[in-house]
Formats: sequence, C-alpha cells, structure tokens
Amino acid sequence: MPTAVEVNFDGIPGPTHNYSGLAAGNLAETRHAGETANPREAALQGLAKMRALAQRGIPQAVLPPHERPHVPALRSLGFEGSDAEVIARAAAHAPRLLAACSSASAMWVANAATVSASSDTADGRVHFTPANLATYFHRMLEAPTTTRVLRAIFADPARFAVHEPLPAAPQFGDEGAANHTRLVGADGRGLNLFVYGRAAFGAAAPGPARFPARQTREAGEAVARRHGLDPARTHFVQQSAAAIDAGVFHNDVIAVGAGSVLFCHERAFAAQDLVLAALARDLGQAFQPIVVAGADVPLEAAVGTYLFNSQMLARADGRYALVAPAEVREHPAVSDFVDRLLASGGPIADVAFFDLRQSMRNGGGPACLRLRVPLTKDERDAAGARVFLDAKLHAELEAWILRHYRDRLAPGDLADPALLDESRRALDELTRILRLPAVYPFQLD
Ligand code: SUG
Repeated sequence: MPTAVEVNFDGIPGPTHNYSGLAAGNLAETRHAGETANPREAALQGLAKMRALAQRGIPQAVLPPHERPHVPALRSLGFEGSDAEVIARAAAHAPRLLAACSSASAMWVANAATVSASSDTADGRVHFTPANLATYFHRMLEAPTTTRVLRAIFADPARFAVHEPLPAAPQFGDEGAANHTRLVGADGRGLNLFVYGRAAFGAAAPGPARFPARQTREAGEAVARRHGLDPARTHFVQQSAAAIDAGVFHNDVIAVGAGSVLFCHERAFAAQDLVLAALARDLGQAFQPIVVAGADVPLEAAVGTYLFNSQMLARADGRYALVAPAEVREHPAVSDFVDRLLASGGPIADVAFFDLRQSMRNGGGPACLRLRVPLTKDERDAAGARVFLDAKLHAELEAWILRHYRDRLAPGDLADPALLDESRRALDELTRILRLPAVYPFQLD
C-alpha cells in the first residue's frame, strides 16, 4: 500500500481578524475581548509558520479565509437594503450579530473538517466531513464555504469524498479534527480516536458545568460510519469535564498525537487509564504515551500556554519536533518542563517556538491553525488548485497580505462598510492566486 504523508493545510487569518469575545469557554478570547487586533500581523505570523515548516521539508498547503462580514447571514436575520445599509443597520441595532458575522474564525482549520486517510477507509478514498460547528453561530457560518473549498481542492471523485456537514443540531455538534487523533501502529495501520464532550442520546459521564461541551459522541460516530472506518480500529472517548470547565474547549488544547505517540495532560480524558490501556492494547509495543502530570504542568498552565496545542512533526530519524507557541517559552515552569522533556531522550527531540500571538489571543495556537491531511503521492498530485506552499506562492501571499490587510481593527471598526469591499477585493484576488473556482457568496451571486 502506498504510504501517505501528512500535509498540513494552514488557514490564512482573514482581513477581519478581531477580538469580539464570541466563544465562551475559550478563556484567551474572553480575556482579550474588545482589544484592537492587527489582521495583517495575524496573517503574516501564520504565513511565517507555514514557510518555516515548508523549509524544514514538511509538506505545507494553505486554505483561504472566508468572506466576512457575511452579508447573506445578516440578511437572513432581517437586515435589509444595500450591502452597506445591511452593515450600518446591524451595527446600529445588533453589533453582536455584526461581530458574529465578521469573525475571521475560519482561520482555525483544525475545526474545518475531520479527515480520514485512504488506508483507513472502506472504499480506499480520502474522506472529509466538514464540521458543522453548531455550538456557536459565528463558527457555524463557516461550513458551506469550507465544503465548497474542500470540494474544489479534492475534486477527483475516484480519490476523494467530501461529504456534507452533519445536520447542524446540538445533538450532532461537530468541531472537526480538533477532536480527532489518528495514531499509527507498528504495522502501519491507522487507529482513530474520536473525542467528545457529551453524548446526546447515550450514556456518558457527567458533562461540564460551566462551559459548553461542543462535540458529541454521536457526531464522531456518524463521521466514522460515513468514512467507512474499521470499528475495531476506532475509539470514542470522553473528554474530562473538569478540563472543559478549565478552558479546554477542544481536545487539541490538552492532547496531540502523531505516529504512535500521544502527548497529553493527565487530566485530558474522563477515564484516562482506560483510554491509555485501550490504545496500548491496539498499538502494542509501538505505543509511546507521554502523559504530563499536573505537578509538572498544572491544567491552568496547559491552557494558559497552549503547550499541548503544539504540532508534532515526524523527523527523518523517527523522533518528533514540537512546534509550540512562544507562550510556552515565556512560562518558567512550563518552559522548564519542556527542557526536561527534551533532555529525557524520549520521542520528542526538539522544539521550535512561534509567535502566533494574534491568533493565540483568540484561543488559536499552532495546532488550531492547521488541518492534517494524509495524502499519498498520487492523491497529492490529484489535488486541484494551487495550494501547496513553495517559495513563489509564499512570496505572492506575503505581497497579497501587505497589499490588502489593515494593521489595526477594533470591534467598532466592523461597522465600516469599506471593510466589506476591501475584504471582497482581497478574496477575489486570492481565488485567482490559488486558482480556485468561485467559492464565496459574493462570487456565486
Ligand atoms: O472556536 N475562537 C475559536 C478558537 C478555535 C481554536 N481551535 C482549536 N482549538 N482547534 C473558538 O473558540 C473566537 C473568535 C472571536 O471571538 O472573534 C473564536 O471563535
């Protein structure tokens, strides 16, 4: 069987990146609500991470931002008139709705979809289920554009299946790959771990008391079913409710896995011992858990620094490099822990820190900004559009950001009708750079 290599598709932060405090339970974004953002810096920080990884030889691709403000959504909520009037009326009467329809949250593409490798699926195709993101309105708006973008890139029906998002009801709340981990055994076979915060119909341990559990067990089960995953190689495990209440709104804030390594906090899962025992049984000797004790990294420090929201990238020698947010280095205890981890001679061999502060203030670290897509060479060659990052595309994207993005955006600026025109002009040009078909509502009208 041809081997798949994981391609990181990173979301480009969009021109309306701002701090509006739309996602309760995400402590960073609540703390920074109302601050003035710098969309240009956000996009450049994301692009710098992509370039650095591409230069290390890690396959890297991009996913475009979405059209914001989302005028059709505002119209559906009863605001009428020209596009500029719709925005003016929403700004005057419902600024929170305007903020929700202006969020650049599509940058966190770990929530764009759940992806299954062709070697794991019954029909041998790569399967995608775009996430419905049903918990928050500002995120739910992403699903239709995400579906169109994925269908444009993964258009070949012989190799790819891009499903419809699951029904957007609370019972099927789905936040995509942020709650899914694919591990690999010594035999090269995939093992899929779907993590949920609550069960809508079946029995589950008590859920969180303070913050929403966004992902349901039923959503993961439906995704696994439609992707044709082997039930014997698929686990559905519940997140720790205490962790959700401490700000772990997605599993990728508390755990990351790659190959046969699972790097997680000791309070990641509800029945953690059982989870680790099941993985050890299925992965055998190959399984390498790195479970971090609260005494080393308290839960609050894990959430505060986003240590576990690092990317774990396979090196040529079989060990891993951690791509971590700069906040980890700035926290003395967590930084010391990382130094001890590197010195231990375990599977994590080196760490690179990135300044992703613009995104981090909204609760999005390195791992939130990327969607992992395992592709064989043949599948990669079959992908449409110009999304794989090379030096030329990087240079074009950097120039595009510098041409179109503002360097400050306060929540009050969302009322400015010029922002809509700027954003549409930028995205229209981007679809040409990336050789995408029409994917945005303003292009489809
Ligand atoms: O859904 N923040 C996002 C952050 C998502 C991070 N992704 C992962 N952990 N994979 C969220 O909470 C805030 C946007 C605002 O308030 O404008 C926001 O949606």
